[in-house]
Parts: sequence; structure tokens; C-alpha cells
Amino acid sequence: SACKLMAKQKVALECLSYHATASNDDTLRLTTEPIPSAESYNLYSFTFIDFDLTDEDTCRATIRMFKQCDLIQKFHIPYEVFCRWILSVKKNYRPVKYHNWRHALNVAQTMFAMLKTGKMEQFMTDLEILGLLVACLCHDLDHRGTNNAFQMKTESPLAILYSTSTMEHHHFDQCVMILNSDSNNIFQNLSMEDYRKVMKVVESAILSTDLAVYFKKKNKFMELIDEGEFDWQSEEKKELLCGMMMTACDVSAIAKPWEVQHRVAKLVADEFFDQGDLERLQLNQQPVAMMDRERKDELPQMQVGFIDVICLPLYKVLSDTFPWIMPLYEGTMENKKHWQDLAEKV
Ligand code: 5BB
Ligand code: ZN
Repeated sequence: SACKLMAKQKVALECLSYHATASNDDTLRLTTEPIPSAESYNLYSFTFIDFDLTDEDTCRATIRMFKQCDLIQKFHIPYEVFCRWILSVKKNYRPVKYHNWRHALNVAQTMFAMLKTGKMEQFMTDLEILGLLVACLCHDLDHRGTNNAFQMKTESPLAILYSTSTMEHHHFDQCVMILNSDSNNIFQNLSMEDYRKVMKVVESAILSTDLAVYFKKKNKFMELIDEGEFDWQSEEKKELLCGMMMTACDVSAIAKPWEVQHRVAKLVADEFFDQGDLERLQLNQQPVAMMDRERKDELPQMQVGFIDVICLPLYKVLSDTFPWIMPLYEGTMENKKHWQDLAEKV
């Protein structure tokens, strides 16, 4: 429709000023540098921490994960294109407090650990592993630090373009936009059929990071697990499993050692509070508790709720089926105790 076309143009214009492909200098530097071992970055662990990594190291750690899965060789990805793609993805994250490049890297690393240490790679094809890692790195591209409800309330061009899963559709669009330039197209040597397949995995995985989508799909997933007859090869069920894995990775800061979880929760809260401030200022609205910095004392109680309602049920059902990912469940249980202690002090 005319309205959507206008919205699309607005989004495109907004993004023009922001979008950038990586420079040849940066790309050349990354291609010629040695890549440290997976162990040196602690990539196989569920307690990976990015705090002490330089920006260059975050790129090298990303390259290392793809190398450990042998994806560069298997899919004939030209190394220079691969390095430029990583730098371009990084560049298309905004410097918001939580939904930035560091979050994307952490989500991808948890996916890597689930596949390797969690021994879930045996249920996936190489193409699915490629799609999942790409989806993790791209799943919050161009996030503005505001959620879907905010896009709706402010009638942003994005909300006019996509009425449901607004931001997630945009993240996928950005992912496609980067891949569409030849010098960034890591899928350039795939057959037409593999290209179509991997893009389907990426799209479905990114769209399933909308919490609303998760709530819609989780009952179906849990029923299937309860029935105990999970056919991992069926396309529909595989898609469901990949969606659950994406959510498990997206919220995995909740399972990190307490000091890390505490620090990340503060970043999440700060980003929420910034949106709350915008709602007061732009919309003259009272923000919900989660986004109201006047109510930051309620944060520990909210984290307990988040853990009980979303994280623990998901990690429970996943680790019942894939026991090697139990550290995600145990770490979350540990953090629940800490948040409960803090909640009682208020
Ligand atoms: C989450 C769903 N939302 C629509 C309403 C609020 N809830 S919540 O009560 O479970 C909640 C979650 C309340 C406060 C929270 O953070 C306060 C700092 C959180 C929370 N969300 N806490 C976290 O540590 C993290 Br991580 C998150 C995830 C934030 C991004 C949301 C994207 C969802 C991806 C599946
Ligand atoms: Zn995310």
C-alpha cells in the first residue's frame, strides 16, 4: 500500500545515514591477523565473558567459532568477505546500553556452547548451524534501545511497516541488506537451494526472538517433549527447536556467574529506563514499572519473575532433553537465589 511504501522509504532514509559497510583497511587488518584459540577466549564454556575483550578480539572470537565448526571451508566462504561481513554486522549495531554488538556476540557464543559443549550439533545439519550462528549475530541489528510496544505507541515508520514482531522484522531486513552487497555476501558460493534453505533458517530464527512469538510456540514445544516422541528431522519441529534455542541464547545472561549477571541486568535496566524517560517526554505517559527509574527498587523482584516465568521453564525443558546444557539451568537457579536475597532486603 502507499502508506507502507512511505514507511519503507522513511526507514530506508533513516538507515542510510547509519548503515555502513566495513572499511577495506579494517577488513585487511582482520584478515591478516592470527586468530587465537577457542580456549583462550573460553568459547566452549557457558560462563564466557566479553567484558575484557577489545573490539578486535570480539571479531576474532567470532571468526574462531565459525572456524571450530569448519563453516568457512564447508561453505566456501571467501575469508576476506567473511571478515568484512563480521565488521559490517558489528558496525550496524548502535551504541545502546544493552542491545548492542556485545549482546549479539554473547548470544552467538551461547549458541556455539549449546551446539558443542551441549552436544546439540548432532541434531543439526551444517547448513542449520551456519544459519543459527548468523541469526544470533544479526538478531538485534540496528536495535534502537526501544521495544515493539514503543514503536507502536510512537507510530514509528517501522511499526507502520510491520504491525507484529516489528523490531525483529527490521533486524532480519538489516541482516539481508548486509548480505545483499557482494563484498559482504558470505553465502555467495552456496547453491540456489542451500541459499534458500539457510535464509529460511535465519529468518525463522530471528523472528522467533520476539518474546511474543516464544510464548505462542512454547506450549506446542513442551507438549512435543512431554509426548517423548520428538522427530528431529521433521522440518516443522526442527524450526520449533531452533526457535527455543534462540530464546535460550537470547536470555542467557541470566545464567552467567552472579557478578556478570548483576552487571548485565543493570545494563538491561538502564536501557529500559531510557525508554521510560522517552515515554514521559515524548508521549506524556507514565512508563510501566520495568521502565520507571523511580521504581528501580523493584528490579530484584522483577528478575525473580523473569527467571520463574521465562528462563527456568525453558532451561528445564531443554536440559531434560539435552542434559549437557544443564549449566544454563543451574546458573539461573543460582542467580535466582541472589535476586531473592536482594528482593527481601527492600
Ligand atoms: C518480560 C516480558 N515483558 C513483556 C514484560 C516484562 N517481563 S519480565 O517481567 O519478565 C521482566 C524481564 C522484567 C524486568 C526485566 O529486566 C529488568 C532489568 C526483565 C528482563 N528481561 N531481565 C533480563 O535480565 C533480561 Br536479559 C531481559 C530480556 C530483555 C530483552 C527482552 C527480549 C526478549 C527475548 C526473548
Ligand atoms: Zn537479543
